[in-house]
Amino acid sequence: MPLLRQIAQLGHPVLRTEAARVVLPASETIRALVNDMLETMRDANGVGIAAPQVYESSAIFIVASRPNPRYPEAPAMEPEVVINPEILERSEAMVKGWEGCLSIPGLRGNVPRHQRIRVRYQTLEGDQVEREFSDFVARVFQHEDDHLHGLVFLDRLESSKDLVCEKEFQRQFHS
Ligand code: K3U
Ligand code: ZN
Repeated sequence: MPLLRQIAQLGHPVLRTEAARVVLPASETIRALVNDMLETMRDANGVGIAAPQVYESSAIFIVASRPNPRYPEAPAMEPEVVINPEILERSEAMVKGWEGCLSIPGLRGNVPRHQRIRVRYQTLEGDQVEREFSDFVARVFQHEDDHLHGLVFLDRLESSKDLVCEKEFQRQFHS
């Protein structure tokens, strides 16, 4: 049975630590951790989650895009489990877009990200795959990949003026 995990909050050192490479992606231990991450992400209404956010410093995250008020064009996808990711290519084009983080509740940032990325990672079956992602999915991928390197979206802001409180964000953008 999957467990709902606690989500690490900004200030906890696990969020500032480089995550360790996963040696056995297809193991039962990793499958159990991923099931806990899926349960925790769904409960928190997130579109992604990284293992360090549930206090596990391992190179695993989930991307689970769906259309939402800020990104109505975002694709609905089955949660993609990403293990030992590498970003192989990044577009020169950068786009700014609004992000939240389950580890930083109450704040939203307008964050510049590469519009398109080419990536390599392992799946839960242990297969290595290469994929290209763009727009919202690329944004979530880069946000989650940052968690594996001890970075949060605040570190990517161009200006502190691009940071707003959740309440103001809702008032300005969803009225
Ligand atoms: O901002 C959030 C959101 C939820 C649904 C649709 C659109 C946005 C919730 S925070 C979120 O889902 C993070 C998850 C985190 F923190 F665990 F990584 C992922 C994320 C949201 C928006 C842009 C980039 C990444
Ligand atoms: Zn986050």
